Amino acid sequence: MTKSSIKREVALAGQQVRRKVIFAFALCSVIPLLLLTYAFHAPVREFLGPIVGLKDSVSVPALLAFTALLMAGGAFIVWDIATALSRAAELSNEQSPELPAEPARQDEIGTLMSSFARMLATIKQQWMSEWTDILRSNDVPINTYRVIGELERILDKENSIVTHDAGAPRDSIMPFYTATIPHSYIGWGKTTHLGYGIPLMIGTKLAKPDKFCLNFMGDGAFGMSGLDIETSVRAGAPITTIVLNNGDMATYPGGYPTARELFNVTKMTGDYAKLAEGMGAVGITVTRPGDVAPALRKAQELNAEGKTVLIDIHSNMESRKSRGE
Ligand SMILES: Cc1ncc(C[n+]2csc(CCOP(=O)(O)OP(=O)(O)O)c2C)c(N)n1
Ligand SMILES: [Mg+2]
Repeated sequence: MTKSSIKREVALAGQQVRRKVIFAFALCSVIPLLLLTYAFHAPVREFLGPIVGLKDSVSVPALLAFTALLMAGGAFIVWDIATALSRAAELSNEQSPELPAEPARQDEIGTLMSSFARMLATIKQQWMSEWTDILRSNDVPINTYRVIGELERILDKENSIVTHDAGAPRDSIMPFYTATIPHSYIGWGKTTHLGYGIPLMIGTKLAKPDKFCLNFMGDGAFGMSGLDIETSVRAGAPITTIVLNNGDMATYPGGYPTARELFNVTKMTGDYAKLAEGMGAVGITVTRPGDVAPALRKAQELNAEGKTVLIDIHSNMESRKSRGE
């Protein structure tokens, strides 16, 4: 079976499931109503009788039979949904035998749970297939997603805490960095002020000195609070900061047109590694994709020795975003 036909079948199964869930909910709302009617049938019959003349035609056994029919219908739908999900899981499995196949429980719930897990894994696999090459890009200037790919591959997630700054760094890292334990990733809003990442990580390091604390920021964000690298050194809170040095604001390609034309407002230059050195930290400049991973390992070592690190990565103006479409 081809990838696109599997995709279509899974999508169709999803649509059917949605319709059936809505129908099942509708049925479920009728059942309690009927049971209530049964409980209060005498007053209800009194009430209905004079209005519609049904006093003798609405019998309790008839109501019970109707309720039983509805319940049987509901049970059939649940069974049908489970079948649809199992089929989707089978399809996922055909395409991806490496996905988890054995349910943790051997009953219907286990089947449902593993079906969902496999559907999600398939969706993630399809999504990632569009991004894998980008996350391993060898482009120069270094692609933003290559840096994120290295973070994802190298960091010991259980012993790291990561945050991003505002702007494109946030939009790019959010979909791809996998937080494996609570409080290992501090995510916050795009519209929060630029420059929040360094102080955030200083506080984090003070609270969790044994963790590798990393801030992922743009050069524009560095302009807002870069001097806090000195605070990190002075406070004895050795963190690592990645500066995506793309010389511009990738978040606003073509933004601020008048100020851009008159004052070149979004452009910026700087040797951020040198600036970090001037503040007592260790500065590492990275211009080749293959040097990102070694720089990250070095930063981990240096942080463990108590030194604050800034990695100045000469990166691209990346405009692609994963929006879950
Ligand atoms: C204090 C502050 N000013 C302005 C903004 C609006 N803003 C959000 S992202 C951004 C540009 C960020 O540029 P940079 O840090 O270089 O990241 P890039 O988009 O280039 O990756 C701006 C101006 C903001 N969030 N906070
Ligand atoms: Mg920038």
